[in-house]
Amino acid sequence: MITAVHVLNGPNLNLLGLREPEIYGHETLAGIEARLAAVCKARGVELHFRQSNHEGELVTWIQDAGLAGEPVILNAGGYSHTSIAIHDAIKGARTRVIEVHLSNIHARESFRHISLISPVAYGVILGFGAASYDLALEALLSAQVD
Ligand code: CA2
Repeated sequence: MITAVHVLNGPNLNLLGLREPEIYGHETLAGIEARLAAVCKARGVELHFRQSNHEGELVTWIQDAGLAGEPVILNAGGYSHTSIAIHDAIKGARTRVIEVHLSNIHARESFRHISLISPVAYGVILGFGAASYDLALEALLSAQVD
């Protein structure tokens, strides 16, 4: 049974809705958090929603979720394409990590086509804008992914 969910956001996602709306949409990260918080509250699930521009902080939060055995929804931002440290943290965590992206990274620049996260993620949801987060939460809570 899921009692808590961690939604972790990587670099530059604090700018969501404020810059480049043509790529990432108009919704802010605070707006996404508010919607997910309402869903979690209705289902009696604790939500830990965080953003960091620092790779090591994301690693620590993944480790903490793993130690607690609580699932993670992760948009590692640009680190998705570069971070062996985040790959290793997910691999070593005793919990499931769903990778999400707002954009379809495969339809963009070639340097975004590779995700170092995908091979160690439980599942991947991408390309649905802010709704990628809602779909990931739904997958966790309704599909009984623990
Ligand atoms: O599509 C996604 O969710 C990404 O993870 C977003 C990252 C990007 O580096 C990945 O390739 C795909 C970028 C984070 C958001 O960056 C912003 C920059 C300026 C304005 C708004 C957002």
